[in-house]
This record gives sequence, C-alpha cells and structure tokens, in this order.
Amino acid sequence: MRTRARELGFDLVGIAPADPLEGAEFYARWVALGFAGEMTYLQRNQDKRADPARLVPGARSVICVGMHYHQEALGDPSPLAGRMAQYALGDDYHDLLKDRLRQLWASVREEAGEDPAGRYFVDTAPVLERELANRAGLGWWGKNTCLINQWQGSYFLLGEIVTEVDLEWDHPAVDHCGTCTRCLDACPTDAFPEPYVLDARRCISYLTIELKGSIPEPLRPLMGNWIFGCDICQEVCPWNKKAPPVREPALETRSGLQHPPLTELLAMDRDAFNELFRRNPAKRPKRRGLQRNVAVALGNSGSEAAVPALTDALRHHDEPLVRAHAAWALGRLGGEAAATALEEARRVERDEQVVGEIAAAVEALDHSDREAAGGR
Ligand code: B12
Ligand code: SF4
Ligand code: SF4
Repeated sequence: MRTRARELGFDLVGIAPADPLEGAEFYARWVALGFAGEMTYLQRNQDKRADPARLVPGARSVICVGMHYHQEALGDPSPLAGRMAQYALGDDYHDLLKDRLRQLWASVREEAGEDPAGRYFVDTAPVLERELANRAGLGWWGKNTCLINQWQGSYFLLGEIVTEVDLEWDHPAVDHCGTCTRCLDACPTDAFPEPYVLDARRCISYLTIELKGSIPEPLRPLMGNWIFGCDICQEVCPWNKKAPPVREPALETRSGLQHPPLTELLAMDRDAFNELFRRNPAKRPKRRGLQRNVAVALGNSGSEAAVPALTDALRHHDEPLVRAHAAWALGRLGGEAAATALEEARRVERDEQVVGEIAAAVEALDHSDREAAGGR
C-alpha cells in the first residue's frame, strides 16, 4: 500500500487508528469562541468530526497521505505584483488528491481481498485532518497550527481514507516547536491569540479566500500584497528550511501566477478571470472576491502607478464590493489624482456601502489633496 501511495504521487503516508479524537473538545471550544468567523460549515457535523466511525461504520483504520507543494524560489515581486499562497499556484488540489485517493483505495480493496467499506476525503468533508495525520505519524501541529513533518516541513496537503480494513497503525508524531515563536511573531495581523490557536477572522488566508463581504478596515493595511492565502507563518518556520520541492506537475506554478500584475488583475472581465484561474483554487472567492483583494493590495503598494487602475475600477467596476475597496485603496495611496477620482465618484455613486467607503477614504486624504480636488 505504501509503495502504491508513493507511485500515485503521495510523499507522506501513515496509518492512524479510527478512534474518537481527543481534539474534538478543543475544536468545539474554538468554534464556540467565534474563531471560525463566517465559515459556518465548520459548526455543522461536529459529531462526525469527532469520530471517524460516524463516517464509515465499523471503521478501524485511517490511511493518511500528504502531497508536497513547495515551489521553487519565487523571487522578489515588484511593488505592483500580487502574492498567492504556494498551494494555489497550480491546479486545485481537491480533485487531484481525490482522484489519487480513489486509485489508492482501489489497491487497498484489492489487497484486502473482500469488499471492505471505506471512503476517502480531501478537505471538504467533516474530518479533523490534522489530528488524524498527527496520529498517523505524518507530523505535529505547530504553534502556527500547521501540520509539520520533521524532515519535510509543512508545505504538504492532506487527504485520507477511512476504512474498516485492519492495518498496522503508526505512532503519533511528537511536537518539536520547543521554545521557538517565529510564526507567532511574524504574523502581520496578529492572528494567534495564543500558541497553537488561530483566530481565523484575523488570518489573511481567511480574509482573502473565505470571507465573502467587506474586509474589516483595520486589517486591510496589514495584508500587504497577499491576494489569495498567505504563507508567512510557514515561510519563517525553521522546519521549512529544507522542505522538498513539489513533485506533482499539476501543482507546479502556472505561468501568469508567479508574480501576477495587480493592475491587470483588477481590470479582468469574467472571461479573462475564468481563463486565468481555470481549475485553480482562486476561483473560490469568485472574481469579485479576488478583485476586492487585488484592490487592497494596490492600496498597500505605496505606488502612484496604481492610481489609474483603481480610478477605473471605482468608476466602472460592475461589483460594488470592488468599487468599495478601490475607494479605500485610493484614500490610502493619497495624492491629487486619487483625491480627484474620489471626489468625482462621490458625486455619481449610488450604492450605500460604496458611498460610505468613499466618504471614509476622502477623510483619510491629506487636507491639501482634498482642497486640490475641490472637496470640502
Ligand atoms: C478551516 C480551514 C482553514 C481556516 C482556519 C485554519 C485553522 N488553523 O483552523 C483558514 C481559512 C484560516 C485556513 C488557512 C490555511 N489552510 Co486550511 N483548512 C481548514 C480546514 C477546512 C479545517 C481546519 C479546522 O478544522 N480548523 C479548526 C482547528 C481547531 O482545527 P486544527 O487547526 O486542524 O486543529 C486540530 C489539531 O491540530 C488538534 N489540536 C490543536 N491543538 C490542540 C490542543 C489539544 C489539547 C488537543 C487534544 C488537540 C489539539 O485538534 C484540532 C482538532 O482536530 C482544513 C481541512 C480539514 N478538514 O481539516 C484545511 C487545512 C488545515 N488547511 C490547509 C492549508 C494548506 C491552509 C493554509 C496553509 C493555506 C494558505 N497558505 O493560505 C492556511 C494556513 C493558516 C494556518 N496557520 O492555519 C491544509 C493544512 C496542511 C498542513 N500541512 O497543515 C488543510 C489540512 C487542508 C488539506 N486537506 O490539506 N484553513
Ligand atoms: S497565514 Fe498569514 S495571516 Fe494567517 S496566521 Fe499565518 S502568517 Fe498570520
Ligand atoms: S515557527 Fe517555530 S513555533 Fe512556529 S510552527 Fe515553526 S517551529 Fe513551531
């Protein structure tokens, strides 16, 4: 089974007992404290999450797999380029891992000789994937909450097969974080209320991928040029110094996504968006969500060269959410051209949310810029 898993592209394989999970209580508390934000699906099916046997009656073992996605050094992006999390630079991993798990499950069934029960999962099902993978010996959950392998770092994705087949269990992995606090210190939005606990509502990954509406204003300046996900708490982790590179071609960086030019992304129509992000995870927040993130990144660029693209978006974008964030970005960049664009938009904009953002952005401008643009 292990050899077959490696042939199918999995870099890590281990087997956990399908017993109820101790972390279920920690999980319930985490949700109750509101740390899941708007990810309401995490509140559902907590009984299933707590016990793999609720997913597959009679389950004995969980085969846990990991696949690397660490990309070649990406170099320094220019101030007008965006950054995407490394896992999202190639094809979407859900279908890919599911297809490989389907093949692995076929081999396991064949070896088992009968017709055993079993199901495979990647991410979207009510499964506590990190805890199961920990039990299967794939790694420990670090203070940044990611699952880390002592030899291979944390840039890997997880999947699992829950089955009634009796397999030899591995030993759980042990914590090697020690006194290190690099991830906690490096997080730009201060998203860890304490070690090993993430308040997703402050995490850039949540804000850029999961949050549907407006990004809370105080967090926007802290997001830098991340337009989809964030890797900072993994980049600084010493266990990632020797993280092996991606082996699966479908997860390698696509052209156009390495240093995506923000002004072009902001101007994309639906067809261009669908074309660039075909089979890519960045389709999840949809065009409006991604361009909202792009507007914020342009606002954080500190570059006057961003003003024309933002002005265009404020005037013409079909999505109020994007116009609202473009207004914020212009206010943050400031200068005469930004002030003029905001004053013009103030006269014609009808959407209540955008009007509010324009007013706040005008407030943020220097007095001199406001006067030059003819505002009050
Ligand atoms: C919701 C979610 C998010 C949310 C919340 C993340 C979080 N830390 O909870 C957001 C959108 C922020 C997110 C971000 C990312 N995610 Co995500 N996400 C998930 C998802 C769907 C559920 C995670 C969850 O249940 N969180 C709730 C917390 C409480 O659970 P947990 O962190 O897993 O903690 C468990 C254990 O660590 C353990 N535990 C922890 N502390 C303690 C203490 C005690 C005493 C005990 C007993 C147990 C215990 O118990 C918990 C419950 O089992 C999983 C897939 C899945 N089904 O598991 C992917 C998953 C965790 N994400 C993944 C990835 C790749 C990411 C990002 C790296 C993407 C990116 N670059 O932007 C970031 C990383 C940010 C970070 N520091 O975590 C991978 C992680 C792979 C790995 N090596 O760890 C997963 C497993 C998806 C996959 N199939 O590969 N994600
Ligand atoms: S992914 Fe980024 S924002 Fe989220 S916890 Fe890690 S460093 Fe902080
Ligand atoms: S940076 Fe340090 S504390 Fe954070 S996960 Fe890595 S080893 Fe643990």
